[in-house]
Amino acid sequence: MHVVATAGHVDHGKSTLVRALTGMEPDRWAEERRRGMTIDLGFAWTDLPSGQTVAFVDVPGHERFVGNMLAGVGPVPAVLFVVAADEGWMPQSAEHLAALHALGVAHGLLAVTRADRADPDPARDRALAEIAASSLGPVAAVAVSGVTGAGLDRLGAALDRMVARLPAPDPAAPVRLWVDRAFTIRGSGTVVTGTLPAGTVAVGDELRLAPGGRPAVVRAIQSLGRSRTQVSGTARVAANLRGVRLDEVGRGSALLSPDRWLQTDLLDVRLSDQPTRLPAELTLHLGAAAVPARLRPLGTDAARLRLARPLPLRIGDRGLLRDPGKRQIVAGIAVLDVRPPPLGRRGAAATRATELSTMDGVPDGSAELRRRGLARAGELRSMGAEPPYPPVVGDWVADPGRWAALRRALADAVATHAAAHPLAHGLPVEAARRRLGLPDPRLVTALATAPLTVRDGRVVVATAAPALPDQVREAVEAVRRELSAAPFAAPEAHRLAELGLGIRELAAAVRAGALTRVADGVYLLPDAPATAARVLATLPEPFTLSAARQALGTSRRVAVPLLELLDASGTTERLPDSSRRLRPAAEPNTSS
Ligand SMILES: Nc1nc2c(ncn2[C@@H]2O[C@H](COP(=O)(O)OP(=O)(O)OP(=O)(O)O)[C@@H](O)[C@H]2O)c(=O)[nH]1
Ligand SMILES: [Mg+2]
Repeated sequence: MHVVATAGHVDHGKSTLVRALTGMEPDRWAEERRRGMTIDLGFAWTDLPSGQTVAFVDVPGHERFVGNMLAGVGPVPAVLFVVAADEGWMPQSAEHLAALHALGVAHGLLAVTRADRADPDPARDRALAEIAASSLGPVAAVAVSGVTGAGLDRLGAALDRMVARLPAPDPAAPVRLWVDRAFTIRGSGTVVTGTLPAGTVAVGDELRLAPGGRPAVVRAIQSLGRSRTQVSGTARVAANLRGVRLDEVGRGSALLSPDRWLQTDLLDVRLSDQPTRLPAELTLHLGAAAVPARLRPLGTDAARLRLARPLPLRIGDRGLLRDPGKRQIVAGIAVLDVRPPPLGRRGAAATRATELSTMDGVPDGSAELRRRGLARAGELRSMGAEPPYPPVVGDWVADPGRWAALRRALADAVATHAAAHPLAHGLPVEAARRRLGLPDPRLVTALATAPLTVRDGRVVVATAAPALPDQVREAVEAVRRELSAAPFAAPEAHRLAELGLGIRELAAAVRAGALTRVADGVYLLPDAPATAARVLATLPEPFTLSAARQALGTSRRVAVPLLELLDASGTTERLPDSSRRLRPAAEPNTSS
């Protein structure tokens, strides 16, 4: 199924055209029929000549109802733009187009209606020029009459060509169903409807209701008037909910996949097409929601919005800001950050403005992690960004640069503490957590790799290296220095011999926690397997031995036993064709 919204000035024939195409009545209310004017959203559907089903969300054209129009087009990927031949381009033609442009709607078709009343060419030429300059770009145009039926066949064929070009949404995507209507059915309880842009809703699903987050169980689903057990986007969906009263939902609420969305009332956005002076009090329209927002400019084309109530948002979401007083669209927005940093410190706003100027609204896990240093994998996913590395511990992922710096900071903190408290046995984990400003004590444990370790709740220097004879210790230190520059270039036999490191000496170094043995004659730093796992996580999966070897920058002599070690520890998995992939991140071994 495809979902297409109408757009265009009041009385230009949108509802008449939908009626002619579908044989259904989009104006649902008696008042609408009495006044001959659409007030609220209407819904109708039909099969196109190709057999494709298209559902229309018919919007009102009158300027008083632009809010309703925006709730209808918010989640819809394509538009049937209507201009009347006898009136031509009008104020709400322009306003609706500005809204579609702000939302980034990229697929459209122009119908020049009332072509039985006037030559359609002038209206068509003007509309095509306006539309071509918007996010819709060049579109096809068809002259029609909703009254005589002239041109309807060609319009059907043009709709077919348009929907054939629409990208196929991911049925596995997290669900966000913006509610555009909510009502009760006697005996069934609360029903909500909306346009599902992607993902799948099934009977029995326990979704979350936003704002808030209370569970809502899907008791039954209808789509286009028929009962269904599940529906995937793009689709019109009516869901009968258990656990939700009618006064708890309404237009602008949303049904969400659990744990996949962040609700936020504070966000940073990129502004488009904004005037030089923006009012501070605005309304944010996004999805089917309309929420009062306070705006604080950050640089020339970015701003921070504080919303009157939280919305489930992701990086890259598009919306628009309207001035509720003047009733006009003032800017489009693209969400850049849904968990922005506080701006308390002096100069923080200027720094943030510079940072925002480099962001493009495309979710990027590495960039998010670089900015944050540490983040929960689930939170990154909820922002729309895939975590670029497996967790360091629990659900925490770390930017490699930040993680290395934290490791150095921990070593320094332990050394400083030891100098100040010569008799104390190591730095308490909680003190280390506070010193490093970490959100979770497990991160301290994960950072405490050789020569550090955690013993009895304290970070201590674990090397038994002092137990090594001086000569051996110096030789081992030389190997460790070389390995910290090239972590997978295990010293060759001749180098070990040159340093006087025989089997016995190397075994002592392993016992002391200074080296790890990967295979006969192959020694690396103790954290080499963990480092290797993080490098391998950047490869497309499954990867071959040779791809792994190249990524690690090492030889087969090292790569073969190292991968076997990773297989054995459950970090990687060897597939029947001998390629490998990382196993889904389990709770990592915190003692490593
Ligand atoms: N002659 C002629 N009249 C039309 C045509 N299309 C619509 N009309 C008339 O124009 C008037 C408005 O049509 P609607 O379909 O209600 O217009 P609309 O765009 O849905 O209006 P709103 O929903 O209020 O924005 C009605 O009186 C229709 O009968 C057409 O192709 N030819
Ligand atoms: Mg109408």
